Amino acid sequence: MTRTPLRLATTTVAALLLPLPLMAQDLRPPVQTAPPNATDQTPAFEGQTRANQPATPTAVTTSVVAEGLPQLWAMEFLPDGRMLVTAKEGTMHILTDGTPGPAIAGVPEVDASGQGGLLDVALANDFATSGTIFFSFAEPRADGNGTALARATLVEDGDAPRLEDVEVIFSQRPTYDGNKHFGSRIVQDADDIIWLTVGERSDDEPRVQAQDPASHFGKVIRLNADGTPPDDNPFIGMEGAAPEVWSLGHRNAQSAALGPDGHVWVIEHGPKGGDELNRPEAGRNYGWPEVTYGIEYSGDAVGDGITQSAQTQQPLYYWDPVIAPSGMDFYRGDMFPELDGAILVGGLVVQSVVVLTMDGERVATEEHIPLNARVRDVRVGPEGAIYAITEDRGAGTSEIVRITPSEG
Ligand SMILES: [Ca+2]
Repeated sequence: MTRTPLRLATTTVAALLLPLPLMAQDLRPPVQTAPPNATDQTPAFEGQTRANQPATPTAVTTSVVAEGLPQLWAMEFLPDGRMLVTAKEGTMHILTDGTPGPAIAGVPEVDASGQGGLLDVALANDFATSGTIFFSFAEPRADGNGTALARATLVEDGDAPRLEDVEVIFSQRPTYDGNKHFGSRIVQDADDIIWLTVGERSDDEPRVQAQDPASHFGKVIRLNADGTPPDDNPFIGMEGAAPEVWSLGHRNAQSAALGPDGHVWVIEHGPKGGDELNRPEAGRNYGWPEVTYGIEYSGDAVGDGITQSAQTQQPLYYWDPVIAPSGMDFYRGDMFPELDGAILVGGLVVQSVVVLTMDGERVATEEHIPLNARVRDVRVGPEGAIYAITEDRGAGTSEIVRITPSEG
C-alpha cells in the first residue's frame, strides 16, 4: 500500500502507537457521516457498523446498457450471456443486447400492489440442460396474499419463449391482506437446496410472527428443489413449528446470495437505523422485533429498545442510517481483483451499489459506488463487470447499468 508523505505526516502519532502492518491507517473514514437514528445504541463489537472505506477508492466507469424497461425486480444471466429479468407488474423478459423480448407466456397472476408483484428469479443449477427456473411472487388469494415460490421450465423452441410445467412449490402461510414486506430472494446452493427469504408483512399484528416458528413470516425458508422440506431442517418433526423454517426473527430480507464459503448470506431491511447482514444458522433467532438495532419509523423505540440478548444472534454488520438493501451478489472475476469475495448490495435509499470487503465473517471495509438512482438488484456478469438494476418508482421504469473499472 503506497502512502503519500502528506498522509504520513498527519498520521505519524497514531502510526507510532500501532504495530505493523499499518493498514488501518491507510483506510479512509466511513462513508456515513450523519448521526445515527438510534442515538443511545452501541455496537456489540468493533466494526459491526460504519466500517472504514478502503484506502483507495474503487475507480469505476458506468454505462447504461438497457433503458426504458418496465420497473424490474431481478435479473439473472443466462448461459449464453442474455439476461432474464422480472418486472414487478408481473412480466418476465429475456434481454438481448439490452433490448427486451416479448413477455414470456405462462407467468401466473401476481398481486402487484404496494411492494408486491413478480419478484425474484433464479436459474436452477442444471438450467443449461433442464431449462428449470425458480421465481417468487406475491400470490393473490381469496382472503389476501402471500409470498409464493414457483418452479417452471423456460422453453425457447423458435416461437416466443414461454414457461411450461409451472408449479407453485411453496406458499407462505398464513395468508395476510397487506401489500408490504414480501421478502423474496431465492438462492440455490451447491447441494441443490433452495433458500427463500420471506418478510414479516410489516404491520404490528403480523410482524410478531417473525418470532413464531409455526408461521412463515419473517423467516429464511429452506426447501428441496421440489418444495418439500429437507430432512435436516432444524424444526422437522417439532410440534408447533413449520418444517420449512431454517431461521427466524428476520424483518424483510430482499438480499440473499451464496457466499464463497458455500453458505447463504442474507441482508435485510431493518427498522429506521437497523438494516443488517447475517449468515443464518439452523434454528437460530435473529431477533426481530424483540431485539434489534434502530428505532421505529415513528421515532419510538422498537419494543423495549433491546439491542443484545443471549437468546438472539447479533448481526454481523448493521447500518444506521439504513441503506435500504435489495439485491446482493459476491464479487468474483478479473475486472476488480481487489474486490474478490466482496459483498455487493443494492442500496435503494443510498442510491448506490454498496461494497463490503470481508475478513471472514467481519466487514473489513464499506464503500459506495453511487448511481444516483434506487438500486433494486446487483449481479456480477460473466465477464466480471458489475450490473445493477435501477428503478424510478414514479415513472415505473428501470435501467440496467454496467460498472467497469475506469482507465487510469
Ligand atoms: Ca436482527
